[in-house]
Amino acid sequence: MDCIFCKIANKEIPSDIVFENERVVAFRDINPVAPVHILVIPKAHVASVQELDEKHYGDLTEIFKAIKEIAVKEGIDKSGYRVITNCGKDGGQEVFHLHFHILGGESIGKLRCK
Ligand code: DGP
Repeated sequence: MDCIFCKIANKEIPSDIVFENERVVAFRDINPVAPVHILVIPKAHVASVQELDEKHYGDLTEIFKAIKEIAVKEGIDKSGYRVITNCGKDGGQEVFHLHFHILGGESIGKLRCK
């Protein structure tokens, strides 16, 4: 499958991986918009939130456990952070492999950006 995040998960292309287990991998965004900008993905390909069904629910649990652990490792668990997933065209999704952005290390500001 010609998916850039599958290739990152399979180590076919390099990335700065900060967390990995059997189901989840997390790596620094190539184009960071905050001092901490990490993407958390399931290793199993699914395009977006809109494609999720019951077989993915275990991965979602692992993703949110990973997010908590990464926040501690990155030292942003106390200061706070934002978790975002973009879905589809109007959501601004560019890579169609489900991913959760962790943004932190400074105040992230208002929710909606134009
Ligand atoms: P979006 O689909 O809009 O939620 O964001 C996709 C993000 O993925 C964007 O912030 C840039 C990042 N990205 C795209 N290609 C790569 C890559 O090859 N490596 C890394 N580390 N990040 C990437």
